[in-house]
Order: sequence, then structure tokens, then C-alpha cells
Amino acid sequence: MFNIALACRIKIILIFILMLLYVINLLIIIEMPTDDLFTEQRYKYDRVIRERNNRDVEQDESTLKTKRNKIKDMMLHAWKNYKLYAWGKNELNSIKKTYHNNSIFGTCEIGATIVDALDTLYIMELMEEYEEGRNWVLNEFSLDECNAFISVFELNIRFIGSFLSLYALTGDSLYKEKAKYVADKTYLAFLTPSKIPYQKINIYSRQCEQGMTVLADCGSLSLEFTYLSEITNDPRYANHKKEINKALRPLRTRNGLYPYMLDPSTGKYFNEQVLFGANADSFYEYLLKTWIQSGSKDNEMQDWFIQTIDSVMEYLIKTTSDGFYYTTGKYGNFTDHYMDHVSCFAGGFFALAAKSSIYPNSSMSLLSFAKELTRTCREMYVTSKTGLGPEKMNFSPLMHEVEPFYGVDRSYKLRPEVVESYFYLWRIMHEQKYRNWAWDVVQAIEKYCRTPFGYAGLQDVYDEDPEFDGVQQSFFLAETLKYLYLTFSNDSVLDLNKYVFNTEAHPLPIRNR
Ligand code: DMJ
Repeated sequence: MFNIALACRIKIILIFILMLLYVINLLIIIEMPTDDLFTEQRYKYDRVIRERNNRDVEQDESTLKTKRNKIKDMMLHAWKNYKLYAWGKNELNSIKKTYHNNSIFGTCEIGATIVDALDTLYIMELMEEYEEGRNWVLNEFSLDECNAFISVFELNIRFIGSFLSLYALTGDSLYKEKAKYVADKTYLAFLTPSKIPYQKINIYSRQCEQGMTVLADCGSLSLEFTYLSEITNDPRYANHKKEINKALRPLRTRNGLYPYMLDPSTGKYFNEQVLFGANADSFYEYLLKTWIQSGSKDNEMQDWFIQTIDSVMEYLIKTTSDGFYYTTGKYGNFTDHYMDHVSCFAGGFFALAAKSSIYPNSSMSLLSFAKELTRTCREMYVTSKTGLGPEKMNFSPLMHEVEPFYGVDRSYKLRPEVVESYFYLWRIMHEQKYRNWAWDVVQAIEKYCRTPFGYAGLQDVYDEDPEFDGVQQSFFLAETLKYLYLTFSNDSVLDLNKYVFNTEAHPLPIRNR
């Protein structure tokens, strides 16, 4: 009798302790997520956070539709004026009502805006305009007369990338042909002894420009070349990519970083200057995205990413005394405390890395880098007079004390990187603030960059009445407006589990796992 009563009491106490442990465990899950973002616990944590966030989330489909329609209207305004004043040329000058020729295309007139914008038109279901563009591609697009040095990187990300994306979205074989046509024209650039490609080629005279190639340029071909090989059953394109990666991977400094200036004739780096922003940016992006594209199977890319990203976090990201994260450059022991607008892609990049679980034990740190860097970029925008951010910020510790958030290059070129990060963080975290921030950008662009004849960048974002730079960049239609539109769309529109965006925002399919 006595033993049974004691056993019952012990059982009750044990049940009580177990329940207590369960409650404590739940509290820990809610307040202190583990570092492994996508473990079972992490999913639980995500759900709790999402439910909490979703209370404030704009659910009303008609409000979202109104916002999407506004962005579609912006796209139409940009497209129609380009069509009126610059059709077939690369970009529009919306102030002079004529075309603008960007030096990255040499003097070749190859309809960069048409090609770059086509998948955005298709995604926005602007079918009449999409058909106009498709007809131009079918009947007019040609590189055969292109007698100037043109960037292989730009041909890849804007032209091959866009055609491949259109092929993936529509199944129309015209785009597969065109992607192959452009890639075949770039062939010459890969015939170097080192396998580091030349940066620019003259398609007409079949010459390559001698000189240095930058890291971003030779490290941002793999998404497009892999997919092109897949759909054409021609392994040559993927082989170029493999050879470049083989030549590139050993070129690290002692710190594990990749210098940005490379010499195709020797296969060595020019000096030890390393960057995270312009000229290096998409190299890091493609390490991650090539792995995602492979259905998370490309172990070599995963390994390369993990090896590199620790050094990036250690040496290329700093914080100000008041806690703002920013990206830098490095030359030996000298740190260059400038962050360019282009570097603001980092928020989206780190968020996508966390989501993809490429570096499982570091997902939480990747995510906090993502949020913090995006907070900095948002601050760059809201501390200007126009609500748009400068091309380049000075974060030198001294400067920051005196003049917080002040741009050294104060122009705004309609660039996408800040809204790109808002898009990824919205999709991954579902926190309403990212949609709000994106909408603030829509309004600022409308107020300051819209002209009667299209859109233009600004000379000085700190001026209440800024002058225009006149240029409607093709990436404004390809990227800025696309990311804005997608931020107000349902997650199933270009689902991040099915598509990976190239560095010009052209979506490519992820291979089935
Ligand atoms: C785009 O052409 C691409 O995003 C590229 O990777 C870097 N910069 C521009 C837009 O700013």
C-alpha cells in the first residue's frame, strides 16, 4: 500500500517536472532561437514569429492590387517613353527626349532596354507591350554589326539572362535560340591561356580588349551558362564556367578574400585590393545562387561559399559606433570605409543564404547580417531630402560622428539593390515594415524621378529640388520595378523555392531536388 502511494506521488511529481520543462522549452524556442535556422525548432520559431508579425501584415488583396497597379503604371510610363524616343537604342534620355548610350555597350545599339524589360512586362501581364518587345527581338535583334568593345558580363546578365528567363517562363524557343546566339558571340573572350576571360570583346572585328578583368565579371556567368547547357544539351557553356571557377578559386589572399582585379594573361591577381561592392558583388552572389540553382546539390559551390563568407563577415563588414552595419573594401591593412549603393544587395543576399541553409550552423548570424545591413540601407534613404539613397556613403568612424549618413557621391541612378533587399526580407520574414519601406521608395521615385517623358536618376539626393541626370537605366525596368512589383505580390509569384534570380533580376528555374 505504502509503496503504491509513494510511486503515485513520484509519478505526479515527474509529470509536473516534465510539464515544467516543456513550458520552459517553449519559452526558449520563442525567445532564443538556436543558430540552426531550419531545424524543426526553427520552423516552430518562424511560425510563432510569423503569426505575431502577420497581425500587422497588409492582407487586404485590393490594397495590394492597387499598389501593384501603381507599379505597373510606372512600368508603362517607362516603356512607352522609351518606345517613343529611343526604340531599338539601349536606353532613354527622358530629359532630352532621345536615346542614351551607356559605355558598357560600347557604341553598339542593341536594344538593351527592350531585352532587359521583357520578362518584367510578362510577369506584370502587360501583354501588348510584351508582344511589341518580342517582335523586336524576333525581327531586329542582332549583334552582328556590333563594332565596339562591349562588356561580356553585361551581355551575359542583361541579354543571355533575360532570354533564358523568358524561355523558362514562356517555353518559347525563340528565346533559347537568342540566348545561344549571344553566348556563342562571347566565345572568343574565353580563349585565354589562364581561363580567366577577357572583360570586353568586339564581336564584329573578333578581337578582345587586353587588360584586367574584374572579379564580378568573371565570377558571374555560372547561373546562365549552366542553364544554357541544360536546355541546349550542349556542355560547352557549363564547361567554360567550370574552367573559370577552377582558375578563380585558388586566387585567394591569406585572409581568404578574393582580390577584385585579375589578369587574364597570367591568371593572377593584380594586387591585393578586395571589395564587397561594385566590381566584386555578384561574384559572392553567384557562389550562393549557383548552389541554390543546383537544387542544393553542388557541394563544391557550397564549400567555396562557406570558405569565403566567413572572411567576408570578418574583414569586409564593419559597424559604426552607433551600431549600423556597413560593407567596406580592404587594401593590405588599410580599410576603405565606403559603402556603395550596389553593396545594398547584401541584405537580400544574406537573407537568401540564411533561408537556403547553405551554411546551416550560421543561419542565424547570416540573417542578422541581412537585417542589419538592410536597416543601414534604409537609413541611407530616409536621411536624405528625397527619400532616395546616394550612390556612395562615407562610413569612416570619424566622419560618422560628425556627419551621420552623408553621401560622398550624392547621385541616385534608379538602382535596384535596396528594394531588392526589401523584397527578399519581405518574402523570407514577412514583416510588414519591408513592404512599407518598399512603398516609401515607390512614392519617392514618383515624386522626384518621374518626368513627363519617362524616369531619370538624380544628381543630388540631399537637394530638395534635385536636378535630373537624364538617364532611364535599363535595370530600372529589369530590376527596380520588378522587385517592387513582386514585393506586393503573393509568394507563389516566382516562388523563391522554384526560381533563383540572376544578378539582373532575371529568374531562372531551380533544379528539382
Ligand atoms: C545591375 O546591372 C546588376 O544588378 C549588377 O549586378 C550590378 N549593378 C546593376 C544595378 O545597379
